[in-house]
Amino acid sequence: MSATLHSTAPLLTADLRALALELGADDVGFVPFEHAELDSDRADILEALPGTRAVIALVVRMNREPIRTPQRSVSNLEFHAVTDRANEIAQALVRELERRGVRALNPSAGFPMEMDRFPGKTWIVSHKRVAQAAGLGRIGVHRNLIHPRWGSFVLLASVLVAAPLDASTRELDFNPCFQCKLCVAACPVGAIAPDGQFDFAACYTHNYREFMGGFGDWVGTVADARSGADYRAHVPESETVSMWQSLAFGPNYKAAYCLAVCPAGEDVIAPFRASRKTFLRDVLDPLVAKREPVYVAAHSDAEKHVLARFPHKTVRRVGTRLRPKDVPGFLRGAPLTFQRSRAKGLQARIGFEFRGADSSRATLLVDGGKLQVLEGLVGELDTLVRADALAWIGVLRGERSLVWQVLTRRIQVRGELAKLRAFQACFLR
Ligand code: B12
Ligand code: SF4
Repeated sequence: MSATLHSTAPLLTADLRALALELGADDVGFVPFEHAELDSDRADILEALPGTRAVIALVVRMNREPIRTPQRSVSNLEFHAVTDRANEIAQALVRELERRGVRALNPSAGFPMEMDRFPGKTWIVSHKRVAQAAGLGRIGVHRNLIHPRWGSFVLLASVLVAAPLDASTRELDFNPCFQCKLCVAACPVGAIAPDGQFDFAACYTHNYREFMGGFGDWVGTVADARSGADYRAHVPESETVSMWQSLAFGPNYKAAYCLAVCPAGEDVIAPFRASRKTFLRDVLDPLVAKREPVYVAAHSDAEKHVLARFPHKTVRRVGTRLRPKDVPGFLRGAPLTFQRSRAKGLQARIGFEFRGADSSRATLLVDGGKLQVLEGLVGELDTLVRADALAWIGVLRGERSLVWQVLTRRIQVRGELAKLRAFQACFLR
């Protein structure tokens, strides 16, 4: 056993930084394990590497033009190549730390993730939170990390270290995002609202058509088809070969236009500053003008957005497969499938009291087009739903009849039924 194994002597960050840069990282930062940005990941981090004391944040640059081109095969090559490089750098860093007798671990930069937890939190550590805490950038309107120099054209990785560090790096005191809202204008499904709200389901349904739930939905279409001709009536040939390409060469993101158009970052901003008009013509307009299928859930905010803003793009209605498997999943997932436009003018305070496997209480509040999930029964409720946890989840998954669950008193509703109906209509199925 190496002499330094289990040693509590702090590692020298200057040394680690030089090592990470030598291995190919473009920027490096250091976060103590106690940092508040790690709060929501702490339990998962400790499960992955018991004894973690610090996290090393790594930034790896992407080339700009490949990400900007409307030919998404080129940008996908760039995303996959840089993700692989980020994983390789993190892996080599862990190997070197291990050689020095330090326990360390590199959670995947992107995929694979812990899919047995899907549709829950499948990632171990949020790299953008770690990178933000390490001062490597700040999260912009598009919810991604913007590096002060290379802007949005960076991917991230983190290395967990079971040893203390001699220092940490400080958070950036400014945000390189300057609120130009080009990311808002570029997103084909309107996932990024001007006020910074992110429509997770919209991005996930379109951009991730060949991943996770999108793939599951496609498998459902194959299974439900009565014949080859019936399948082809539902899925164009180009989508079938795209799915083959995904399985053979790695799944392809359908957009990522939010990163492509972002002009922020010292090394990136010059053309935008020189002429906003030329920048829009060369970078934003080709993506906006692109004729392409856009995957949406029926009657979703995303569908309305495509029809209103991009009538030349083809709306393709698909399933989201964002169905909770338990009560915690229902409460965590509600904000992800909430449709703002359906909640316009609605004010509803719905209480839930679950018994059985996931006994708990929560209040879901819709007001001003926004949803809040509160722990416990809070305030004067319009409606109270008392339900057996399994019965409620079964109804949400479309596997049990609501009427039957109410008749057999597995689900009881007190108060305004109309409010409950209006509330339920705010979510994607
Ligand atoms: C989950 C995830 C997604 C989700 C949610 C995105 C999001 N805004 O969180 C989806 C599938 C939509 C997604 C999309 C994309 N992603 Co992504 N994604 C991640 C992942 C695994 C974790 C993100 C995270 O930190 N969430 C926690 C907090 C900080 O996020 P938040 O914005 O505050 O809140 C959102 C989440 O909490 C989410 N959420 C809450 N509960 C749940 C539950 C489930 C089941 C899910 C899936 C999400 C979710 O909803 C909130 C609102 O959207 C990281 C990899 C990693 N391990 O860190 C990559 C990562 C953030 N993604 C990345 C990229 C590049 C993309 C895409 C551009 C994909 C692409 N190549 O086309 C798009 C951009 C969309 C966007 N504008 O955000 C990069 C970003 C690099 C950077 N410069 O910051 C990362 C860091 C991967 C990497 N190694 O570099 N992504
Ligand atoms: S495109 Fe503009 S608003 Fe969007 S993240 Fe970049 S700088 Fe911020």
